[in-house]
Amino acid sequence: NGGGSSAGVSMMSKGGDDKHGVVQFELSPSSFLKIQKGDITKWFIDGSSDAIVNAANEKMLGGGGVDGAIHRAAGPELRAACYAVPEVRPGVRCPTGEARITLGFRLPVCRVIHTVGPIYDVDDHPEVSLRSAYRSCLRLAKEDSIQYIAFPALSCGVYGYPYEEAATIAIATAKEFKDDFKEVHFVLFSDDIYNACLDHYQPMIRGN
Ligand code: AR6
Repeated sequence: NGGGSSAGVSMMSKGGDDKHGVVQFELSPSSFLKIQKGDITKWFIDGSSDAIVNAANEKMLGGGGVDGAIHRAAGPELRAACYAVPEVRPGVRCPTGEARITLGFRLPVCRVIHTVGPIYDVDDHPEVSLRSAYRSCLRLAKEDSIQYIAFPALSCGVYGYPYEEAATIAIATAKEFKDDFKEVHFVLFSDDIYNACLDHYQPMIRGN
């Protein structure tokens, strides 16, 4: 299924100010994984069946990093929608490894899927929690008939997850859902992570 040396790896130039190409991998005949550098708040495909993932915290009321950028771009309606998500215990709307969905408001995508990755040095089993965060997002997106989904590098900022390790989990989980989405994107903010990700992804996907 797209494995072997003809795994459908190709570079496409992307418009706008992004000088980095989108590198795409065929996961199945009707499903692609795409890696690109960029700002996830600008990402969209069609505005009606697309979603971006937010690397949130358990309170789900915004924060720094990509969470702050998504809340700024989506406008105050997003915070209100997050506030309305019921608490499962005091101060916790989304436990680590789970996900919640809202509208996208002023973002170009129709949905935001909020998830909470592990704090690497605190979590007893960060790999279990990170896999669960990716899976929860993909499961929720599938239930909501999302066809295109974009992830930032969950937990790889202030939560301190080493990117090479995180990439293994991200790719393996995307592959589990290869029949459920037209495109799964990884939108990475820094050259370091983008480059590490490509180095890491290519042999893994080819070795499918
Ligand atoms: N587009 C894509 N990626 C981005 C963007 C962007 N606009 N901005 C930052 N990144 P982090 P975490 C990258 O720290 O580690 C927040 O305060 C960033 O370079 O945002 O899961 C939350 O409220 C990094 O590679 O998320 C939580 O408290 C990646 O996104 C906590 O941080 C994730 O970094 C979550 O920490």
